[in-house]
Amino acid sequence: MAKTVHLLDYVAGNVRSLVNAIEKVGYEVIWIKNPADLSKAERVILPGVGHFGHCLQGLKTAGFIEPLKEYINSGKPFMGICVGLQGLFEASEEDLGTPGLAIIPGTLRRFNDAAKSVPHIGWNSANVVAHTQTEQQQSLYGLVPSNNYYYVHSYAAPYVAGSLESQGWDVATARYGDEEFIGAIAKGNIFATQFHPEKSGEAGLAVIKAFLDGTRLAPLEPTTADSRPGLTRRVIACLDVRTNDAGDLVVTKGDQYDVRERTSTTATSSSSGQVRNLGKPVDLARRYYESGADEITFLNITSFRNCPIADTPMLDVLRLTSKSVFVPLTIGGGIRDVIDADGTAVSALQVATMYFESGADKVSIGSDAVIAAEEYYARGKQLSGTTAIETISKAYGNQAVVVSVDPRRVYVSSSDATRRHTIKTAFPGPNGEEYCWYQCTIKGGREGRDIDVQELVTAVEAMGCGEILLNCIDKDGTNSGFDLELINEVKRVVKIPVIASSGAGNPGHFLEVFEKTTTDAALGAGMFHRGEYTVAQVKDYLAENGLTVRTSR
Ligand code: 1PR
Repeated sequence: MAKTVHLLDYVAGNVRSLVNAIEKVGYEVIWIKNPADLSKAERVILPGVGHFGHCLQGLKTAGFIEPLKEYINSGKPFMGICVGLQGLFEASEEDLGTPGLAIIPGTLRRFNDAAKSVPHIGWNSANVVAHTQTEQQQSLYGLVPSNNYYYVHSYAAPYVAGSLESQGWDVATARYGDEEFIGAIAKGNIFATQFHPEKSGEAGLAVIKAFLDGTRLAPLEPTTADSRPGLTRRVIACLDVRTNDAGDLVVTKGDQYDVRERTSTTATSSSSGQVRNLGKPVDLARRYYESGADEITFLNITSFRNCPIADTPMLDVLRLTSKSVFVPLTIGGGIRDVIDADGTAVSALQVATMYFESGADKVSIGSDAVIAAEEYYARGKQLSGTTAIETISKAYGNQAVVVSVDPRRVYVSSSDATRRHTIKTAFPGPNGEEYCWYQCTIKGGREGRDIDVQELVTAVEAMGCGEILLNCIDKDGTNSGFDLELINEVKRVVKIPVIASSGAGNPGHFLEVFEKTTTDAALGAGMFHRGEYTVAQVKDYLAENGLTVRTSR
C-alpha cells in the first residue's frame, strides 16, 4: 500500500513543488478538501504561501481551525511550512486583526529593512541553538547545521534565547542581518519550518523524508553563534527559451538580445542566421541544479508574439523540470492579460496560476510591468488594484512576483539635458558623454519607452513586486561583467531584493558584483550554456574569496 500524507487544500498556493518533493521521497499526497477529512489523516502537512491573514482567513472560512487544533492535539505527526509555521503562532504584524492558531506563543514581526532587503529571499541556515530533554533532542528531524535551506518571507518569529525552550520547544534559528529568527521549531508531534524544504535541494528532501518516515535522526549538537553565517550569496542560472526555425523549443542566448547567429561574409556581419541552439531547457536546468544553482529562471523570450495559453511547451518544461529540480523555479514571458485564440479573455492572474500549478515558484513580468508603471504615473502614483503585479502578488504573495527589467543606456552630455534620472558614468558614451540614463524597453528590447529604470522599479515596488531581475541590454552576452553603476543605482532606490543580470563572463565577475554592489543575487546565462564555466566553479571561486555560498546539495 502506498505511503500517504494529507495536505491541506485551503487557499490558492503554488504547492506543486511540495507535491513533487513528497512524491520524490516515496509518498502519495491526499488532499484534505473539507474538515471531516482531517480525522482520517495519519500525517498532515500544512503548506502556506503568501499572506498570513489570507491563509488564516482561508482556514477559518473553510471551517478548518478547530478540526486542525484537534488533529494537532491528537498527537499524530503534523508539519507546517512557511506560513504553515507562522499560523501556529498567536499573531503576525502582517495582519494583526486575524489571530493565529496560538499553539506557539509569540507574534511574527516584519524584518527591519533599514539596512537590508525585504523579503528575505535565499539560502540560510537552520541551526539548532537549543534543545530540551533527551527524548525531544531528535525532534528536528536531523536538520544539519552546515546545510542551507531556502527561505522566502518578510515576516518572522524573532528568536528570544531560552523563551520557547523553557516551554519544551526545540528551536533552530537563522540570522538575517542583525536579526535572529526561528527557522524551525518542534515539540512532540509538531514540526514546522520557516524555510521551504521542498525547494531546498537534497538537504530539504532529506528533512521531508525524515518527517514522513518518522525518523528521529541522531541528536544534533547546538551550534555556536559564530558558526551561523546567515544568508548565502545566490547564484542563478537563466535560460532564455524560444522555438527555433525548425520548430524545436531550445535554450538560446543573445548578444545584446539578438539571438541569431551572425552571418558574415565580408567585413560587415549581420544576424540573419539561425536562432542559436544551446541545448534543451529541461536537460540544462537539471545540469545547473546538479552543479549547485541556487535558482533557475526560464524566460520565454518570444512570448509577446503568440498567446501564452497555446504555449503549452513552457508548461511542459516546468512540469518536467519541477519533478527533478528542487530549487526555486521562475518563469517569465507573457505574464499579462491576454485574449486567447478563441476570443476568451484570460487574466494575467490566470496565466500565472497555470504556471504555478505546473511547478513555478515565481513569475517574472517584463513588458506588462513597464506599461503598468507608465499608467501608475499617469494616474498620479495611484494604484489601480488591477495590474498583473497587484493581482498576482495579492493572491500568491509579493515574493512570487519578479519584475524583469530590460534597460538600455542613453548617453547625455549633462544631467540637465534630460528630465530623466541620470548618473555620472565612469564609462563615457561614444561622443564622450559623461552622463547616462537607463531607458526601459518592452518586447525584449524592441521598443524603448518614455520611462527610466529608477521610475520603473519604484513603481513596481509600490505595486507589490517582490524582487527585481535587473538585466542590461548593453551588457547582455558581452562577457564583460555586470553593469555595476546600474545595479548600485537600482539598489539605492528600492528595498526589495535585486538580481544582477547581463554580462557575466567568468567567476570573477560574480565576485566583483557581490563585492562592489549590494546586489542580493547574481545571474549568468551564456557562460554556463557555452560550457565555459560551471555554476559550481563560480561558487567555489566565491567561497575561496571568503564569500558565503550554499555548498550543501
Ligand atoms: O515582456 O513579460 O513577455 O517577458 C519577456 C522576457 O523575456 C523578459 O524578461 C525579457 O528580459 C526576456 N527577453 C526578451 N527578449 C530577449 C532576448 O534576449 N532577445 N531575454 C529576452 C533577456 C536577458 C537575460 C540574460 C542575461 C544574462 N535575457 O535574462 O539571461 O542578460 O545573459 P549573459 O549572462 O549571457 O550576459 P515579457
